[in-house]
Amino acid sequence: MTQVAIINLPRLDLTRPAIAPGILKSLATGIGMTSKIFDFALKIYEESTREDWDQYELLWQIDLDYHLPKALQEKLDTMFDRYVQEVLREAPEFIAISVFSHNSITASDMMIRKLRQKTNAKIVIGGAGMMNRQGDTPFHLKLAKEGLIDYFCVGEAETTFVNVLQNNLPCAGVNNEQWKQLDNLDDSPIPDYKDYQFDKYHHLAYGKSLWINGSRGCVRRCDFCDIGVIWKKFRFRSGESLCDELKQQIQKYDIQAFQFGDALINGSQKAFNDLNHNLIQFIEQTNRSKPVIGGHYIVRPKSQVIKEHYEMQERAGLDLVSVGIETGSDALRYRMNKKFTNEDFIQHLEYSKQHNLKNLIMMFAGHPTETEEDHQETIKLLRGMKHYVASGTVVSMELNQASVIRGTPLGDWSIKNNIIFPNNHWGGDHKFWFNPNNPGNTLKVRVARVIEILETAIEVGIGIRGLKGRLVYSKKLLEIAKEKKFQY
Ligand code: B12
Ligand code: SF4
Repeated sequence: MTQVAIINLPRLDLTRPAIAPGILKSLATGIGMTSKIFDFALKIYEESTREDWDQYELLWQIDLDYHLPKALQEKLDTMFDRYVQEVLREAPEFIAISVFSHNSITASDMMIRKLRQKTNAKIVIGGAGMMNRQGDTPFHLKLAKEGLIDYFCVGEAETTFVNVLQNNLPCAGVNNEQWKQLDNLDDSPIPDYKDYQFDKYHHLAYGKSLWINGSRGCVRRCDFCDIGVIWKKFRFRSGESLCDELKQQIQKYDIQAFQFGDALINGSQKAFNDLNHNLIQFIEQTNRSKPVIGGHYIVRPKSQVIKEHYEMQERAGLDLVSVGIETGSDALRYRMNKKFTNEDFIQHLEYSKQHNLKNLIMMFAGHPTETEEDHQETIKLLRGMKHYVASGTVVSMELNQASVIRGTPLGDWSIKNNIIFPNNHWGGDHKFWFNPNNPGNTLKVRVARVIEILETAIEVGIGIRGLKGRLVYSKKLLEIAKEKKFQY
């Protein structure tokens, strides 16, 4: 028997366990309630063949509007029915579901419908993916309207979840959108991961690893990004509180590597220095090898960069950073409001090389204002990177086509500039749009640019993350565009 069942569903990355369920568990424990995480995201992977799994991956990506063959849908349904039984055997009073992104909506919807038929336990949902629209209605409101859930919690669980569990209602953010943010992130509990099967996660090169969260929100406002819509204000944890979590998790689970889930690990240089300082102290005091650390990193203008910061990062264990350079065109990057140039990026690579920092570069092709000239600048930048690839400074690339997301600066710009969204299609990964003012930039051209960038990266020797999945996804996008006669 458990009082609170916490359900983790696809689509999630299975490198290491998701943070939010761990926080929900700690919050329940904090008020003396028993809880259990049901990690169905991992279980589905474990119980599927490679072929079935590839099909499920298409199903979860909602913009593909993909339907499984009948027999496979039945197989998945049977699997979900079994999972529902597993949860209900614990006779929970509350069932909490974390909707990680828009690509968690399909699995959440399936699970909630099955649960509602079989239990009167209070069903509560939350998470960044919950408010995505399906047609005109956000997912959480649709579920509430159909009576499928009892509570939706907007914003952070730290300000809502305990109030739901203790029936301290009404409460800001519970079944309303007037949510309050957690001002002091040090008040967030250390996530409790003990229900996860660590060894079954993929962890990659460094042995056992965990996500860790040092800040919420972002100091930047890149035009295409919805982080400013999701988190109201940038907040960060103290180096001391972060180090406490690192120490505890290392001791409890023998963790060798941590990946920061922050929008930017160095969003506040001051907070980042503070963390590095605390980590160095921890490494020196405990006489242990440094943990391997990774996270998203912002390139700063050359004039603001201090070499000593890189030295300090290296001593603290910073090993691999993901850097959103997006394009090789300075003009386009400025239009995106990214505020750094290729020259600044090269300076960052130079310091990275000197301090053994590996870089994963994140890019996307086909911003609504991207011209062929901009695209060729991207190709040129990549060709010039050979030297940094050979030195192991640039190790891999993550590449996409441009999305236009509702509520972002680019989304607002698109409305003002009469960008066409065929069938009002704003959903999923938001790839179906057409800019009549830049008519050369069709979906087909965007996919072709992705392929040219991939070819160049491969030629230069840059590893591509999730190459097969990306190609399958691009092919599907074009098929849908053709089938539905989107302007492609
Ligand atoms: C790390 C990360 C990833 C990682 C790993 C994710 C994983 N575990 O699988 C990677 C890089 C793989 C990734 C992938 C993707 N991601 Co991502 N990711 C993040 C990131 C940077 C941090 C997430 C995190 O752990 N935060 C810390 C935890 C504590 O926060 P949280 O999960 O939001 O949970 C809090 C609240 O939401 C709430 N909450 C959550 N669940 C519940 C449940 C209940 C019951 C309650 C009460 C509250 C509650 O309380 C929690 C604690 O405060 C966020 C951006 C950000 N900084 O938040 C984006 C983010 C979540 N990702 C996003 C997206 C879109 C994706 C992708 C779809 C991108 C893509 N197109 O492929 C994929 C989806 C995963 C997939 N495989 O398809 C979006 C989601 C936007 C949306 N509206 O849906 C975000 C917000 C980034 C953005 N664009 O702004 N992601
Ligand atoms: S793209 Fe990265 S740096 Fe820019 S606003 Fe989003 S999270 Fe911040």
